[in-house]
Amino acid sequence: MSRVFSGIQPTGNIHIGNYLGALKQFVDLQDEHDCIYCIVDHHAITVPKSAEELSESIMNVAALYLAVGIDPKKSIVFVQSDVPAHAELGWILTCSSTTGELSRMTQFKQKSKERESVPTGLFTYPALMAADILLYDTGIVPVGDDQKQHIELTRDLALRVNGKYGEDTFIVPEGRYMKSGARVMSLVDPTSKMSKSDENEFSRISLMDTPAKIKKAIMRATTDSDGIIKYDIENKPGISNLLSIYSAFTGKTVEALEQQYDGAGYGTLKKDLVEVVVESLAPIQEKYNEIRHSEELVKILKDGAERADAIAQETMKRVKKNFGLGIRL
Ligand code: ATP
Ligand code: LTN
Repeated sequence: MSRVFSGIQPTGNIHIGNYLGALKQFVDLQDEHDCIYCIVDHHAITVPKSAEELSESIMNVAALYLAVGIDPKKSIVFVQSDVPAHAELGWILTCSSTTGELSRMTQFKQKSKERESVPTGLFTYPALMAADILLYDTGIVPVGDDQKQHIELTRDLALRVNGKYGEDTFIVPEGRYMKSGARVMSLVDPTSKMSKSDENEFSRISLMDTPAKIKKAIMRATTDSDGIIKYDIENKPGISNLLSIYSAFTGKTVEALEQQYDGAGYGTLKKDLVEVVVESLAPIQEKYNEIRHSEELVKILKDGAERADAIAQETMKRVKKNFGLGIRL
């Protein structure tokens, strides 16, 4: 049985892109696989933020993991910085990566473009992400489309290390992407992805948004003006995005939706989508409010960290031995 590992950064409010692209897969995989889900707080400090903001976000993401249906009896849920081996293996893999390949990462290019001085962690971050994955002998990594390049790099690093230090060092993982929902676009600019860090809050729908906010964001979502409900990413990115969000939430195919709304007009489609999203998020919000400030949540994370740490330490013994690190007679 392949092990599953994935992580989400505690960098703000989780939105429906994170949910449809990543979290939904996390839940689906836990019946058939041995799953480990991490709140990757080391990744969150690649761009500076306050201590209060970070600790708040960590617990918010943890509560959302459980609220969407991750079951701590089936899966391990923990916070990255509670397992020191992530930083340790991160360094080892930083040394196995090259500045050339890290410079080619699109996410790095985008994120560094916006800043005057670029934190080094933003550059080396994909090596830490590779460490997160390889530490648990992971076979499957459920993520959104935007992480494809990082997954490829993880595979390259695993193969490179195995070739040099022994084939038993790492399992070479594979990415897993949703057919619909893998790339949810911004509601304001449907040619760029929905993102936690977008300044405009109407560009996204967060999982904890009120019905009023959801309504406002969807009703004012950018579309073209020809009034035809048809999936066409190139020419009609706004309507295509709304159709794929609708499809991902309901399981109806985009073709079925095109037929259902043939001649109906954008207003009708948008109004129905508001209802679909509000109804889908209501049970998640209810569960979230129940557990967000509970002792149980802290207990689950502590227990998860212990279990993750035990697996990670086994991997580190093998990695250190293969690399010749540490004391040996
Ligand atoms: P930021 O925008 O601040 O970089 P983010 O919204 O991309 O953050 P991450 O924590 O980087 O959030 O991503 C968590 C998971 O959600 C990843 O698997 C990522 O691929 C997925 N994801 C993020 N945005 C989208 C999106 N718009 N559509 C589908 N999946 C997404
Ligand atoms: N880079 C990812 C978050 C992440 C991750 C991971 C995902 C960090 N470590 C390990 C899967 C597996 C992102 O979404 N920005």
